[in-house]
Amino acid sequence: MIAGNGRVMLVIGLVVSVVGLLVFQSRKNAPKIAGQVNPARGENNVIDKVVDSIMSLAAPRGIRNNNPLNIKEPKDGGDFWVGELDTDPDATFEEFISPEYGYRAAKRVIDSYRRRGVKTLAAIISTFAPSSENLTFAYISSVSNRTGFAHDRVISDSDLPALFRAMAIHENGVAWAVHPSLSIDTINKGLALA
Ligand SMILES: [Ca+2]
Repeated sequence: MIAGNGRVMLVIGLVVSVVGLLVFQSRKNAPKIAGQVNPARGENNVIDKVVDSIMSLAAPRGIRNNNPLNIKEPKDGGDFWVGELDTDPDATFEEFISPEYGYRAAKRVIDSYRRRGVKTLAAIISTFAPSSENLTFAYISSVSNRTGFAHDRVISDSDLPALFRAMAIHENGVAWAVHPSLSIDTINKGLALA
């Protein structure tokens, strides 16, 4: 589920401006070594920490929760996922210690669908994002367009990286497609944990 695009773009615009200014200040004040045009960011730089905080505050909930596909909490509380955070700051969605564990859990969810015959792209998205809570058809179309997979394609394990990246972009917004949490590398590391 994603917020209105206008509001998202406004927030992103503001964040990019503030971050740009802070990074500029940070670079300007960093000690310069002869011949070094672009000094590396220092690990203990206060401005860097502020930048990181602003970035994480502005990120959509799927990225903040390390749950890029927005897996919901089970209604009965359920069991703990491997890699689930000890605390529960989001009452609706799961939180993980890293995005890899979010993808690991998603692989487990999709595997459970496939064991009960939910195997096509359309069937998997319809089960994962039911129309009672989502614009399911738009979700299926978005993922189909991005992956090139037909709606009736039976999803194989080798389809999962592309499927999860397309789902994560739909869940978090295309403006966040370049975020490391949504990278194929992160997704593959998560799948390897499942
Ligand atoms: Ca939660």
